[in-house]
Formats: sequence, structure tokens, C-alpha cells
Amino acid sequence: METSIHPEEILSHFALPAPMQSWNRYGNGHINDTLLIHCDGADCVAQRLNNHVFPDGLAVMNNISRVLEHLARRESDPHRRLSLVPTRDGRHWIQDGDGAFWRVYPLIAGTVTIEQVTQPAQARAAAYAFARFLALLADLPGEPLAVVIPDFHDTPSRLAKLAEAVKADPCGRLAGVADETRWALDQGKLAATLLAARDAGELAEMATHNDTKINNLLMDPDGKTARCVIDLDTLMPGLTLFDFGDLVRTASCRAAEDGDPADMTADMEFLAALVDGWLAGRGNSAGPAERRLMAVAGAVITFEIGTRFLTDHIQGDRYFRIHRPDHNRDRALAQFALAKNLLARSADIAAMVK
Ligand code: ADP
Ligand code: GN1
Ligand code: MG
Repeated sequence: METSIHPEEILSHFALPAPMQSWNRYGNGHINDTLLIHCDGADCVAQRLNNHVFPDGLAVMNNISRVLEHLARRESDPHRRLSLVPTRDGRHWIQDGDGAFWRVYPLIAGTVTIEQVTQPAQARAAAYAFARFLALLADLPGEPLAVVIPDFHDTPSRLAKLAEAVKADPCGRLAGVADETRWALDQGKLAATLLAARDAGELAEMATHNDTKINNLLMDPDGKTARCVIDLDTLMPGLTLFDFGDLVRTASCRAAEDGDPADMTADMEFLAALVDGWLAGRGNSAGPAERRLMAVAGAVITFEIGTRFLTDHIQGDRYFRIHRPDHNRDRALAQFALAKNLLARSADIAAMVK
């Protein structure tokens, strides 16, 4: 499934801290190509932005530069914030022959990313860090961020895309996922929850991260203290509950995103820690609607990502990188199981918020 990558020429355009010695693939992202670049004493992380998923790479890079510049005014310690390695001609990116954008970040050494939460302290630290990140973005000067993927967290429109894929069934895969697809197509009310509150004027859009998976956070090696929010490609206007919901999706459950559906249950201690960390980080900014809908945001966003995995499975795995046949189906079934479990726990979560 891996595309072949030849970074040497591209990287020669960046003002790396020292000459590149070697490189290897890095991380577990589903969309971009991420490489660890070994340079004498100061490693870097280089990424090729997927230009099918992000057709306007310039808008992505402008959003990221603006936000990093803004964050740098608040956090001077380079070990606690992301920055971009400039190109030799003073830009922050290079386009390759296919038009894809490349950028390089200094590696923030002495940090780890976790794929799964194992202790409540990690969940609390992550929720606090992502919530603080939003607080720092709240006074971003200038125009709103560019919309780099329209309707990214528009769950009803994600559901409509599933319905279209079902109609076309281009790979004849529908029969294998008929029951789960029928269940998903019935969830219009759940899907509409967050946007309905936005449309009713109860929730306002602001700059949000939109991909707050637990592995998009660098932590201290103890795995309990958050250091730096990363993976900023999906920065754009959104609802804070998209970020809380996506974090609940990946940080409330001990199993991986593609785990056995029977293991896709939320841990009550992790949920309580997520709620606690989020409210501490949001402070007075979390209004009544945000607090009320925290109870269901995890279920909505988990359902939404499940819908996207299922759509991609039916369409022949065109969007998310897969590592085995039927991987997107397995991810979808796991996410739907977790969404159902989170829904069943919404009254408990509401009680935690109070
Ligand atoms: P992707 O889009 O592939 O998910 P990320 O930006 O999340 O890309 O990077 C993938 C992984 O690489 C992260 O989970 C993290 O482990 C590591 N990583 C990325 N940037 C840095 C950095 N600046 N310093 C240290 N580790 C990093
Ligand atoms: C993708 O690139 P990565 O792996 O951080 C996806 C997210 C999904 C996530 C599911 C641009 O994130 O929206 O929630 O997979 N990113 C994009 O794991 O679609
Ligand atoms: Mg990532």
C-alpha cells in the first residue's frame, strides 16, 4: 500500500540543521507520508501532504504558519511547541513534481506519542492540552482560518456520502456490511446533534484542530504530561466539541481504533478524566450548550469517523491508508461499536460534567 518516496532532492531545498544522514518512515497516520530525518544531532520530521485529501496545500500551510507564529508569542520554549524548518529561499514548503506539498518540522526530542491510553492521568493531560490549545487559538488575529476540507465534521453530510456510496456500491462490497450500513443510515438524528446546536446559535465556530487523536499529542516520556499538540493540517473553523468528541473517540477506550468490536467500550475512569481535563482547560469558555453536549460529542464524532471508514470500504479504500484487506470495514465496525457504547454512557458523562 505504501507509495514510493524519494525525499533526498526535496529535502535539499530545506535549511536542515545538519546534512541528512538517513531517513525512515514514521508514525501511524492514515493520510500523509511522515518521515523521520536523521541529521547529525538534530533530527527532523518531514511530511508529504496528501494532495488528494488536501487539494489546496498552500491554504493548509498558511493556516499552519499563522497558528505557529501566534503560538510562538505565547510559548518561547522550542521543546514545547512545533515550528517549521525554512527552505533555503525562506519559505516553509516545497512542492514536488506531483504538486504535493512537503514541509519539515524540527523533531521535539525526548517526547513520546501514545496510541492508547492506559491510565486516567494520560486522558486528563491530553484533554487539558487540547482544550488549552483551543484557548490559545481563541485570539488568533486576522481573518478566520481557511476551510481546507469543506464539511469536514459535518456528520449529516458524511452520512449522505455513505448513502451515495451504498447506491453506487462500486466494488460489490455492500452485501458484506449490510447490517451495519442499515444501522448507520438510520442514525440521522444522532448525526445532526452538534450542527443543530450550531444552527440554533447555541455553539459558535472558532479555530479548532479537528483531528485530536491521542497520537496527535507529544507527551513527556512518562506518558502523563502533555508537551505539544501536533498534526495541524486540519486546522480550520469548527466547533470545540469536534475536538472533545474526537479525543473521546481515541482516548476513552483501551482498544485501538480497529479493535475487536467486543473490546470497543469506554472506560469510565478515562471518561471522567477526559471531562475533568477538558473543563479545566476550557475554563469559563465552555458555555452551557458545550457542557450539555459533551455528553454526546464522543458518540457523534465516533459515529462520524465510523461512517467515513465504512464509506471508504464500500468505495474501494480510496481515502484512508489500509494495512490489510477489509481494514476500513474493521475500523468502521469498531467505531460503530464504540459509538453505541458511548451513547449508552451519555447520562453518565452528563453527570460527570455536572
Ligand atoms: P500524520 O499526518 O502522519 O498523522 P503527524 O504529524 O501526526 O502525521 O506525525 C506522525 C507521528 O510522528 C506523530 O504521531 C509523532 O509520533 C511523530 N511526530 C510528528 N511530528 C513530530 C515532532 N515535531 N517531534 C516529535 N515527533 C513528531
Ligand atoms: C485521519 O491523518 P490522520 O491519521 O491523523 C483523518 C482523520 C480521522 C483519522 C481516523 C485529514 O487522520 O479525520 O479522524 O484519520 N484525517 C483526515 O483515525 O481525513
Ligand atoms: Mg497524526
